[in-house]
Amino acid sequence: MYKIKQPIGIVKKVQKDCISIIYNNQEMIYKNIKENLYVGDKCILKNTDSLILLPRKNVLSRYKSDNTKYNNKQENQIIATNIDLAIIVVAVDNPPLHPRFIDRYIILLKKAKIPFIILFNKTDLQNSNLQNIINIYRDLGIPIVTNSFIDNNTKEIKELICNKNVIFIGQSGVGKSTIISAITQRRQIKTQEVSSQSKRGKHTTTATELYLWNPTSAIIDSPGIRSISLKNYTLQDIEEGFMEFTKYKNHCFYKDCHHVQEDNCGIKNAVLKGKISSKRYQSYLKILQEVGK
Ligand SMILES: Nc1nc2c(ncn2[C@@H]2O[C@H](COP(=O)(O)OP(=O)(O)O)[C@@H](O)[C@H]2O)c(=O)[nH]1
Ligand SMILES: [Mg+2]
Ligand SMILES: [Zn+2]
Repeated sequence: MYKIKQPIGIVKKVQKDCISIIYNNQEMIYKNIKENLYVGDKCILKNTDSLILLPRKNVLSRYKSDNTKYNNKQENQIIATNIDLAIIVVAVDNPPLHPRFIDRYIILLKKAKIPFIILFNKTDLQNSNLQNIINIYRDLGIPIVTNSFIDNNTKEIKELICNKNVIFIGQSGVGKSTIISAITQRRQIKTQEVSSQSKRGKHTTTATELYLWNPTSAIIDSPGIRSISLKNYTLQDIEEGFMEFTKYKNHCFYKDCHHVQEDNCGIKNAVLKGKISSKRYQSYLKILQEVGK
């Protein structure tokens, strides 16, 4: 008996009435597939309307607050699957750099068990705090890269993402699509001016889409995430996003210490001694407050 090795398809884009799957290096459009598929899903195609979905390695999802409904419903939205590495993209400026966004992405990615790096983009712009902010995350052991479309550092980025399925995530306007276009050397990804009025990027990449830039390397471009709701996250989920706390937690007097008002708190002492960044601790407090923990 011969076992024919079937090629594996990877979902490129999911639209209302059709799904694009890259199969044998070609983009194929399927209209009659009944399964719920997401970008990054891997499958073996049987015929034009059926396939075998391979087990997902991981799933990146987020809760979307549905403000249009009265009941403040939280909808869990799957962004992509089978991700080897996430690139958290922030801009040095325009939109302004807020480390608390990075902290939220870290919580999201830790929970999804997806490794990540941080890309500080638009280094041609000025930010007097930049080096301090970079140092905070570098000290946590997170790999950092910098880039601007002027000195185009795609060589280093390419080395980090080669042979992987990576996703670029970050606020709208930070330059994700611009970098992805430079790497894939295609021009089909829409980019748009950051709105000068709101200093926020406009919502230009409207759908998540996967680009194969060499036969074994894929990049997923995702629309800017304006807000990440952490309301459905447990205290433990949030704490896990602050990995530098682990080392000091066993110095807390209370076993279930939240590191807020408690006395003899190992985390607060570490902040006082400068062993934990006070910026990160403030960010932790803000997140706890917001999710009502
Ligand atoms: N100054 C500066 N602007 C950039 C850079 N990269 C992208 N931009 C601009 O930022 C805006 C948003 O870029 P885009 O790639 O669409 O961002 P996305 O929403 O994250 O995909 C566009 O006007 C780009 O031209 C950069 O390195 N420096
Ligand atoms: Mg974009
Ligand atoms: Zn504590």
